[in-house]
Amino acid sequence: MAETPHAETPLDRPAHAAEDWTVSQDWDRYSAADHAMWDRLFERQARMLPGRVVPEFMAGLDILRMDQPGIPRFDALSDRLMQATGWQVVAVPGLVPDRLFFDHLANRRFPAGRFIRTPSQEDYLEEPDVFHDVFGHVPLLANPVFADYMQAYGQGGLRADGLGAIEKLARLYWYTVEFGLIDTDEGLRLYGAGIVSSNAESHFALEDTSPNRLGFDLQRLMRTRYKIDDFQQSYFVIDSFDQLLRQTVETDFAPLYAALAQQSDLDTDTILPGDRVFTRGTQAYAHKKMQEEPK
Ligand code: HBI
Ligand code: FE
Repeated sequence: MAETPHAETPLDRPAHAAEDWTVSQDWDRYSAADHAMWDRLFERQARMLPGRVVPEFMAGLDILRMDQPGIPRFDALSDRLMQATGWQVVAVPGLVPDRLFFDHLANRRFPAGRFIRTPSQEDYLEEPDVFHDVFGHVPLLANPVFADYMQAYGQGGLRADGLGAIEKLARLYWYTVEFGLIDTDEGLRLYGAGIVSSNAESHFALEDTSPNRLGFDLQRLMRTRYKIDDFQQSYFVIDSFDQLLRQTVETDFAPLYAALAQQSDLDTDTILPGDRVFTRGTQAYAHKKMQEEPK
């Protein structure tokens, strides 16, 4: 888990940011401690992810040559990504307004935070830092199908804004791009950036008996609330990136949003009779948390 997904209050554009909220990465201003933090996080995840993450993610690290020490330079990443799939990485100060975020994605630009977490934030932080954004999100942008899905999501976001449906569409991002699991011939694998950039959630999402793991269904998923400040109670499992892309480009979202407006939202731990259940979670983790700190 890593970030506040949906800005509730309007954000103010920092004075140093351009109209589209981009800033220069200022790579030379990272300290040795900043680079050491990246290296520590990188090594821990690069060690634990093989066999847990979708193979396309490891391929992306390789294509983008992300195993070099230190915080990557966004311009070097962009050169390689541009060749692979036509994407770029641009630096932003933190969360950007929804419309701008969608507009960047629709134009194949990924807005990445440039700051890195401090040691006290090592396992939890609210805003997306460079490790979450670059290690978590960028490798799969080297995959042509996933790259097209991210652009389609941005285009869908711009349309959803006009239909007053950003909240519903944001759930799609949350349960796929951030916290998605995928069913492969070798078993379930991780691909969501919020999971793969978190050591603890990588174990939890794949191996813990607590959370539900449910088959992906677009309408059902968009009814489901989510937690931004703790491990998820349910993860959704896609069959393939092709399925994700096809559903997103072939679905007419306007009637879907109209249908959703007539349906109640679902709690984060609900299992419906029609769900394809990979794991029926015990919810032991969430229940224990609730006793310790009732919400
Ligand atoms: N801004 N930098 C940044 N990163 C995000 O992931 C992000 C954002 N602004 C809005 C946003 N996400 C979400 O509200 C949308 O996915 C819905
Ligand atoms: Fe993210």
